Parts: sequence; C-alpha cells; structure tokens
Amino acid sequence: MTVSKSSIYEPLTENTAVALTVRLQLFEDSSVLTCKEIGDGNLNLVFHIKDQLTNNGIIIKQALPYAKVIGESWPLTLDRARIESSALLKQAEVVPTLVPKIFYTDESLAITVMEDLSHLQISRAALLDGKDLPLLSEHIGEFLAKTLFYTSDYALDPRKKKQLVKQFSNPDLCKITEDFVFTDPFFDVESNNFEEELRTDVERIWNDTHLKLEVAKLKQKFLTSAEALVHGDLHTGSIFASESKTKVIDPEFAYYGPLGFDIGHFFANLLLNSLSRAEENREVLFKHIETTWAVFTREFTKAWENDSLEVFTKVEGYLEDVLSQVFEDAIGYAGVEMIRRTIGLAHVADLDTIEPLERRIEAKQTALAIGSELVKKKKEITDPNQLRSYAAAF
Ligand code: SR1
Ligand code: MG
Repeated sequence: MTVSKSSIYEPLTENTAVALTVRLQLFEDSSVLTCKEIGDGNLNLVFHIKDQLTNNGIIIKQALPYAKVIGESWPLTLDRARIESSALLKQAEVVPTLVPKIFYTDESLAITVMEDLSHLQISRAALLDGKDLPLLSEHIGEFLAKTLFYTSDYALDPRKKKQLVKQFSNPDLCKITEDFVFTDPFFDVESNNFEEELRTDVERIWNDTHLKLEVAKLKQKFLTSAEALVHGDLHTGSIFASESKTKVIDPEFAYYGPLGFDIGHFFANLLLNSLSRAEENREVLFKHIETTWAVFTREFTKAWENDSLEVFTKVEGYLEDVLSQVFEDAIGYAGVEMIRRTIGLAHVADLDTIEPLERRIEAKQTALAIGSELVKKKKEITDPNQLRSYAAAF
C-alpha cells in the first residue's frame, strides 16, 4: 500500500478516476477501462473501474467533504477515509479473508482503492431477494469475535491499545450516530422521518420514560466505553456476500466502543429483514442470529483462552461475565437500531419497500414494538432463543 500526501483534494469524476487508475498503473497498458460511479450510500462517491478485455476491476471510494444524503449544507470530515482504510487494514490482520484488499490510499484526496467485490451482492439486497446466504452468520460471528477481541485490552498491551484509541478517534462520525441513532428518534425533532400512520406509535416512544432511560444508558456506554475497535455501522448494507464468501466493507464509523455494538446492529438488521418476509420464511434469519452468537462465543472463547495478555482472564467466571454483558448490550443496541431505522433519518429498504402501505405500516409498528421491548427487557433476554421468542410474540 502506498500513501501519498501531496495531492490537493477535489472530488473525482468518472474521467479523473480513470486517469488516477492509469497513473497508479493498476492495470496493464493494453487494458480498455470503463468507469461508473455506483455509490448508493449516504456519504461517499464510489467508482467501479473495469478492464473490458479481462473483466478485472477495482473500486475507488472517495469521501466527500459533506454528507451526500443531505447535501453541501452539512460539512463532514474527510478524515473518515483515513479511519476507513486504517480499520480495513487492522481488521485484515485477524480476518484477511473477510474484508476487501486495499491497493492504495491517499489521505489528501480521501480515497481508498480496493478490491472489486462486484461478483458478490450486498447482503441486504440478497436477503431481500430471498437468498439464504448460508455462511453469512458463520463468517460474521468470526469477524466480530476476532476484530473485537484482538483490539481489546484482553489481547493488547494497554499502552498499545491506548495508541489505537487515539488513532481511531472519530468524533464527527460518532456524532452522527449519537444524534441519528441514539437521540433524535426518541424526541420530536425535524430529522425524523416516518409515515403519519405511525404517529401514535412514535408518540408512545417519545413518551416512554422507561425506554428513554435505558436508551440514555446505552448512549452513555457508546460515548464512554472504549472496549474494542468496533466497525460502527455493521448493518446488512455493509456486508457483501454470496453462497460461499463474505466481505465486510465501509468501516468509516469505526472507533473504540462497546463490544456489543456491532453485534446488536447485525442482529437488528436481520430482525428487520425478517419483518419483510412471510412468517414461514423468517426462521433462516433467527438461525443466522443463533449462529452468529454461537460462532462469536466459540471464537472469542478460543482467543481468550489462547491469546489473552490480561492476567485476570484466568479467573473463573470472568469470561462468562463478559459474554453475558456483551449479549445484554447487543440486545439493547439492536432495539435502538430497529427503532431508528423505522422512524429516524436513515431507513432500510427491508421495511421501506414493503407493499402495500397497510402491510408496511404493520411491519413498522412491529419493528417499533420489538425494538422498544429489546431495549427495556435486555437483561431478561439472555440468549438467541429468548430473543426469538420475544421477537415472535409481536
Ligand atoms: C447521515 S448518515 C446516516 C446513516 O448512514 C450511515 O450508513 C449510518 O448508518 C448513518 O447512521
Ligand atoms: Mg456505510
């Protein structure tokens, strides 16, 4: 990987993206390159460059100095490109097959050039197409266990870990999460976005003091608990997958946060997908949750037993205690994610594409009910089977 510091920032176009590719000599001289901007996320430009002769491709991702979803009126730090490429490299140290390869980064241009994953499908779209993605949860369980354990104080010299906390300080992107995930959906503010038919359900949330107290505590933990390097936005749109492969992308929200945060977001997005399906087709999603947790605990335990630097990890009961706290936090974060994806600024296609309107509203009411229940009952839901029972009760 090369890092150049000399460029002056300007947004790429399809033409300048090709010119950059040629300059970096990422393809043979004989190649016939085409380029398409394919970014459909909320924040960045994404260029897919392909050699028409060999079909080989690369991706150039560039951060814009503002949030694309809102427009130029909302400036946003370019430093997120550094965070993203550094996080991908850190994750590649422990799960090299589960993240895209990086070929080049340029902090001044805020770009990351990486492996073309267009032979895979974004897992949200695949699940919406009714695909089962049989290895998704096995892979994500491993991704979570290894990326979290090996960046935590259990595995690292505390001075090294504190350096990493500094390196991954990501205040602007964390502020987006603090506002749009934890705060705004629970108050009557302009950024929220929901159908008028949901108003009674939404007002129930705004008036639910017990719910808001638990959300406040989850937010406080998000703000202060630097347990491990979390991905920070691990929804099913941040995962490319096929029948046999999984690649986790987009860690621009990465920072040192609670161990349960990513797990909860992944669970929530599986639950949201389940609401887009007929009841008889939901089991595969609950199985994915079960497998994710089983693989996470298996791999985390293996790492804890073999690679811990912290002497207290030998104390009986400590691992069980940590795992049960992680699960409780994950359930709480899952609940918050379900609520914000239903009534907050950023929605998910799983709910928004449900037709007709009455079915969509019903699914959203269920998402809000499950989300609230998970936040309030997170201490009582102690394993994936109980989560299934709670979710299925609505
Ligand atoms: C303004 S950004 C809104 C959302 O998009 C990202 O993917 C994150 O989920 C963020 O909360
Ligand atoms: Mg993203």
